[in-house]
Amino acid sequence: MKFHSALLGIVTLVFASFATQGQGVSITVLDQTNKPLADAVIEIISPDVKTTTVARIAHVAQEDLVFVPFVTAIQQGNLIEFPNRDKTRHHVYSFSSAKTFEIQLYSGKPEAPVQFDEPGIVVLGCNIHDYMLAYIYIGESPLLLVTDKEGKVQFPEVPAGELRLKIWHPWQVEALAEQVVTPDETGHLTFSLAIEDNEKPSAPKRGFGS
Ligand SMILES: [Cu+2]
Repeated sequence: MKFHSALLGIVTLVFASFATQGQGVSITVLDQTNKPLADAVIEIISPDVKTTTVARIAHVAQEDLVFVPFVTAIQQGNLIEFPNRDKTRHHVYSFSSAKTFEIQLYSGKPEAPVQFDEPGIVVLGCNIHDYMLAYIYIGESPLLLVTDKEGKVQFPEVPAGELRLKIWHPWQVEALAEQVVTPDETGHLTFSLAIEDNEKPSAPKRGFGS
């Protein structure tokens, strides 16, 4: 009997912590024609969310003469490594005010990752291959995800109640105001974002830049 009551105590504690921390939420982003929108950043802003103190390292690679992934979202203070997985050398740079840097012509793994301290948008380019393009969204919150091909993200746990959201896409027609929403019991939300008609950069097929 003693064992059972102890077990019940543990179960109650687990439920209590879920109730205060909130549950998961899944979000779908659609464009103006109701097609799923990939590469949209969702940031959930909340004073309840503790910021991480240990810096994390994300990766933006160069593969088959393009940046992979096209859009990356990180919390300010974190780092990004830029591994070159091509045989040719790349020269990665940004002129963006959120972070200006360059990694001069290199192969393989650069000496050190780059730290991003200021929130904002960083546009990446390559000095050798003009068509190469990628974006880094530097957010204030650790609750940051980028939509997949189905236009979806899944946050395993968000603060309970009202949520403050930012949504951003590199081709958005205009910046969306911060959204304040309350998920229903199903924990699902859908947003629409108008984007310009554009295609992701891809490497020219032959005889260029290799
Ligand atoms: Cu390049």
